[in-house]
Amino acid sequence: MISEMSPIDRAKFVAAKRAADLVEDGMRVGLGTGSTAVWLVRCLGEMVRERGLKFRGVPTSTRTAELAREVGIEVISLDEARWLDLTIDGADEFDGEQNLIKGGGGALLQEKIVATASDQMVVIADVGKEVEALGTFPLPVEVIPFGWQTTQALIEEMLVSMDVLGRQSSLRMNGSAPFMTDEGNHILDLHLGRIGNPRQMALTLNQIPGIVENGLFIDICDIVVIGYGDGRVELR
Ligand code: ABF
Repeated sequence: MISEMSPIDRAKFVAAKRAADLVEDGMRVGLGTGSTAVWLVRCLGEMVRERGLKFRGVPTSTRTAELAREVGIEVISLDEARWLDLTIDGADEFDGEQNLIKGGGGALLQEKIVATASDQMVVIADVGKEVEALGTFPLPVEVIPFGWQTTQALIEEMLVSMDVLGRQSSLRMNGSAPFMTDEGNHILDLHLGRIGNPRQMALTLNQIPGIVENGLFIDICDIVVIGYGDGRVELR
């Protein structure tokens, strides 16, 4: 199977499979969202069915919850788990300090809550996600629908004083309608090009009232499992 995969799929698969081996019996595990996390959930499902692995999964989106149940993983809520031993999730970008941009899949809020409530957070990513500086990928920001255009204007005003290359933002669409998160919020994608100070950006964004959360994961990720198209895996 692995030899028939495209290089990008092979990279995602081998990263996910290596991270799945970190899951031990009895763990409460946060299950990420995105195409790399799909491989993770499928690998864990196989370990449950074929090796009798016993753990409980806390999904970070409804689509991950559906897939986890489908492959035989025992799914519980974050409040039932109270705290997690390990969260494994994808990312859109990671830098040399293991800071991340996440939220390309629109699940950043649950992902950040679950990752923060974990003893350890492991990112699984193909090597193409590695960047020298965060920001090439548009930074997702979750905003409540009320007054979202005013929130957008406040963000763009704030960006004037920040160390970024670009200051435009766009409302994420789902066809002809605005994209809605599992919580019924909108996503603004900030086209910043390069974020000079991600830590300051994350703190400053969350001071704007209409913002629920942003996709900068600062000091949250402990290990990045990097997959390569030739099947190699590297842990950092
Ligand atoms: C998810 O993983 C999102 O935060 C992020 O956008 C996505 C990466 O997607 P993929 O694994 O499909 O590249 O956690």
